[in-house]
This record gives sequence, C-alpha cells and structure tokens, in this order.
Amino acid sequence: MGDWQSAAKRAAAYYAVDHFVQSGMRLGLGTGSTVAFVLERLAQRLQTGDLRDIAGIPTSEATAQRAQALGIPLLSFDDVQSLDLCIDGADEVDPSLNLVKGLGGALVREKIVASASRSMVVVVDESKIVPKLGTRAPLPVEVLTFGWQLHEAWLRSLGVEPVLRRTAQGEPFVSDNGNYIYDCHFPQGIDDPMRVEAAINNRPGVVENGLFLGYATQVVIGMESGDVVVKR
Ligand code: ABF
Repeated sequence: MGDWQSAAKRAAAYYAVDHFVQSGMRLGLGTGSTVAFVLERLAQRLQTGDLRDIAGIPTSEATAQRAQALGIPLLSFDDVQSLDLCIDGADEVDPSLNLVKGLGGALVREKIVASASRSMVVVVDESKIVPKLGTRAPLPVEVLTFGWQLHEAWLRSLGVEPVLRRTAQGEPFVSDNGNYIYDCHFPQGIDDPMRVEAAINNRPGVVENGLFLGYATQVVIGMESGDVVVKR
C-alpha cells in the first residue's frame, strides 16, 4: 500500500464519521484497515463528548475487539434488529456504487449488517475505484466446509479461476463463521454482476459472495491529492 493510501483512508474515514454519524445512532461497524480509522474517530468523538449514546454491531471478531479496546459500546441483534447507518470498507467500487467486498474475510456478516441498515456509507481510498467489478480484486465466495471440494470445478465452468484462501501456514483460511473462502478471479472482469451473484448464491453449499449490489448509499473517497470526494 502506498504511503498516500493510509492518509487517504484516514481522511475518508474521518470525513464519514464527522458528516454522517449523529448522537444516538445504532451503527453497523465494518471491517478492514479503513474502518480501523472510523473506529478511531468514533472513539475520539465519544471522548470529547461530540458524540453521545452511539453503539454498534461489529461485522467481525477483529472489529469487535478493536471497538471494545477503544471503548465503543457494542450491540448484538438481540438488542436491535435495525441499524441507522453501516460504515464499511470495500475492495472495489464501480460507477454505479456497486461493490466487491470480502478480502478482509468478513463478507458474510458485512452483508447481513448492511442488509439491516437504513443506509450504508462506504469508505475507501481512490485505488478502490474501478470501471468494472472484478478487474482489480477477486470475488470472495464463502462456502461451508462440508463439500468445499465440489465448488472448484463448478466455479471454473463459470469462466472463473477459483483459489481457496489459505493462511500464511498454508492451511485453509477459516472465517469467523467457520467456513472457507474461494477467491474467484474473473479474467475479463464481471460483465453481469446481478446474474453472477444469483448463480453463485443459488449453488448448494455457498453461504455468500462479495458482490454488494445496490447497498451503498454514499461512497466517501480519500484521494491521493488529499481531497475527499463523496459519491451518492
Ligand atoms: C472490509 O474492508 C472488507 O470487505 C474489504 O475487503 C475490506 C477493505 O479493506 P481495507 O479497508 O483494509 O482496504 O469491508
């Protein structure tokens, strides 16, 4: 990651918290390094008293631990079943604000939390902006461990190059939900995301895929120049 990217992620994250989070909100807390800056800013504004009575549902164990360490109150779906605002990162954003997410391994809980949120603000650095989904990042597909071996040939039949995600030790990566993830490379990018999402999620044993179509209400982009651009 270039030096500018970390500054751009921070600028986008701080802008999103300062412009879209109000006291009393019930939040969806995303996952990844850009959201780490969101949590940092939320904690700062709670400490100064700028923000009061906010709480969030984390989209990963990593976010839960980070938020807890920062003193951000956490909720579960036992407490609330509808959220005011979800703030999350993304791996790709296309011109229609459709997203590829999941390189952080949290796509299942991220999509559930996003689906329970009235609006979704996505925070990215400009390197995530793509003309077409699937051109910069693979599409993560989370599958049950039972029968995981069956999906590789099927994914190939879709014209995809599937790679089972592994840890640095070479073991299959296991998500917070106890599942495996295939990172699916589309050599020409994804021409018809709606059709791809439906086909993949209809497959027995597939839990979720990283296409977030029609979820983002705003995308806050940290630019290399230092500017922040908001797309709606
Ligand atoms: C999470 O944030 C994941 O879905 C996505 O892969 C990741 C982006 O990571 P980062 O903000 O670290 O670039 O939402």
